[in-house]
Amino acid sequence: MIDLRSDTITRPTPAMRQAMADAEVGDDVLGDDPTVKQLERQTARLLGKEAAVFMPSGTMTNQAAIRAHTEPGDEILCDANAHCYYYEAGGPAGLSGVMCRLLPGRRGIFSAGDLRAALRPRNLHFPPTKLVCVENTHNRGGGAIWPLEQIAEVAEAAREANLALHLDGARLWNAAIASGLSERTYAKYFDTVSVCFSKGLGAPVGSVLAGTKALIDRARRFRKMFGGAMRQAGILAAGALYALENHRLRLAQDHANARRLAEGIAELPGIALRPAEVETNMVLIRLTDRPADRLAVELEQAGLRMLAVGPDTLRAVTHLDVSAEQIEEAIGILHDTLTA
Ligand code: TLP
Repeated sequence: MIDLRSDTITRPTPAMRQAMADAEVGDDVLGDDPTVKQLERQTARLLGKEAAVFMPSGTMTNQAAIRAHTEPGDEILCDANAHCYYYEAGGPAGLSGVMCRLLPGRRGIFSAGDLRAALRPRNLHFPPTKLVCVENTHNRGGGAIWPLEQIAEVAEAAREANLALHLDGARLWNAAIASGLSERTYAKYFDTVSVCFSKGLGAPVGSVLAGTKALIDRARRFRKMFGGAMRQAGILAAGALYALENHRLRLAQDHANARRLAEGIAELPGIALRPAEVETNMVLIRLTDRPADRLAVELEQAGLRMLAVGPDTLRAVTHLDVSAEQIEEAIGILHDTLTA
């Protein structure tokens, strides 16, 4: 089975498992786990931030960040397809009691003009707007990378309005490798940045939220409140550290595989797809003549897994556990299924 449902499906390599088995651990809730501390320090440094906190998931780092930036009754702004709004189980409403105002991004990328158009004056009729969330790369935007200039413009508009900025950088590693800009270059526009180790980097568990010491201290309290403070979590942090050191540069291979997949299937009947839009490790495949969930079942029967992410859209994600040869096989399976 070739599994392209997500880059979250990777399993730890033998070397990563060894690093996890060898990790020095302690009770992290009591501040005693040296490996968790090392991961937090190293990630903060990499992102150019003062402090960082390790959490079990990207959902938790996003939601703890939203909670840290807001109070119930506030409003946050994000793209209509942002993961923190679209895929996090109602977290902003359930955990922070905030309203989400949705911006009409293109492939998840909105402009300073979109942001300014959504701002209202401070007035007792309106919820106080506190936070702007940006996602880079953008998941439902098909792995699209934010142009740095556009981030700078959005950040300027947010600052003018006295709003904080959070970056969902679950796949910031992919943006950095593909653009040649460092993670820190992107991160400098944001008050908080969330990064994941369990997606492209291939660790089994874990995300980090980085930012100022004051914000991270506050997020640490919400991590505890949300049930995400873990004890001997150094075992997990060791997997993340291994991933950071060994799996970042290889993301270029995932990007090449995604582009090859897109090019190999773009001309097949029933598919609408522009390979030039494949910037990182995701391919959104729009179907013109059948429902996505039905094709997903047919493909699975032929040995290829992809995710239906809309009525007419399948998503393929390349990752550590899929080779260039398997991409050629995947192209063959799609060809046979669509031309049968
Ligand atoms: N994305 C998952 C699913 O939840 C859709 C996937 O398969 O792509 N931010 C972004 C941009 C993400 O893509 C994800 C996971 C998260 C946050 C949440 O991370 P986890 O799954 O660790 O809670």
